[in-house]
Amino acid sequence: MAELVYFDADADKSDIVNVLREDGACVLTDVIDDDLCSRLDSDLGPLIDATPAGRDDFTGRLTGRTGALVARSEASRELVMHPTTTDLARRFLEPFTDKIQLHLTQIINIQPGQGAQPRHRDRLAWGGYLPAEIEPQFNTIWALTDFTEENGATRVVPGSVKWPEDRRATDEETTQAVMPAGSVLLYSGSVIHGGGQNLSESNRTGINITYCLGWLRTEENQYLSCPPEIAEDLDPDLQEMLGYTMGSYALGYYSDPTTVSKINDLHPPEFILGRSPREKASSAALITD
Ligand SMILES: O=C(O)CCC(=O)C(=O)O
Ligand SMILES: [Fe+2]
Repeated sequence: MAELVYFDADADKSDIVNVLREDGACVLTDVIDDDLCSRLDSDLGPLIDATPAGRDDFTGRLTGRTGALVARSEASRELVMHPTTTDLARRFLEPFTDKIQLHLTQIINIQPGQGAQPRHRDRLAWGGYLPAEIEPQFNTIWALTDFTEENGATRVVPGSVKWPEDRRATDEETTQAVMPAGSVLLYSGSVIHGGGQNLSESNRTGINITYCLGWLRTEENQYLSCPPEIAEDLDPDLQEMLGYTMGSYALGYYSDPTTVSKINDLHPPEFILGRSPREKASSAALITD
C-alpha cells in the first residue's frame, strides 16, 4: 500500500528534500499555529463564500478556487514567505535555477459531493516541453481544515516522479495526505496527484501556494494579480518572490511606454515600485567570448 512520509515542522531539511526527490511528496505536521490559522480564516472566509464553483471536471464543479492571495490577504503573505517552506523550495529547485518565484496562490475549497479530481502532474502546465531531468516546481497545500480520507485529502502517488510519462497509477498506488489543520503537504511538479472526493458534509479547505524556477512562465500572472500599486507596499523579499526583480542580467526589464528615459531606458522591475535593485546581476553568464 502506498504511504507518505510525515515530518515534524522542525525536521532536518536535507531529510525532507531527500524524501521529496524520491517520493515526490511528504507532509509536515503542525507548521502554523492557531493564531495564524484564525487570521487566515478571517481573511479568507469572505473570499471563499464569494467564490463560485469551477467550470469543468478538472477544476471541479463543486470546488471553489480563489487566487490573488498576496494582494487580498495579509495573513496569506506569511504562508507565501514561510521560512520553512521557502527554504525547502529553494533547496529543492536549486539544481535548476538561481532564483525561484511564486507560481500561484489559490484557495482550493472542495465542497461536499465533489468527486475526485483526475490524477495529473502539475508540470504539464508547461505542455510537456520541459526535459524530464528538470524539476520545475515545488508545491505546498496548507490545510486550513483537517484533511481526512472522507473530506477529500489530496491524493498522491508516492514515487511516481520516476515513472515513465505514460504509466498510469492504480488506486493501490495512490494514498491520501491525511493531516490536521495547520499542516502542509509538500509535493513536486512531477508527482502524480489530485484533489480527493468529498464524501463528508463539510468543506475541505486548502491553500495551494506553489513556486517554480525563476525563468519559467508562472500559472498565476503575479504582475496582474498583485499589480505595482499593491506590490510597492510589500516587503522586498515578497516583491522579489512575486517577480519584481530581475530574474538574471537579462530577464524581466521594462520600459515606460509613455516616455523615453534620458538616463537609461531599460528599467529593472523595482523602478516601478519606487526603489533601486538591492543587487545587480552580472552579464558574465551571457558572454561566450
Ligand atoms: O485540492 C487538492 O488537493 C489538489 C488540487 C490540485 O492538484 C490541482 O488543482 O492542481
Ligand atoms: Fe495539481
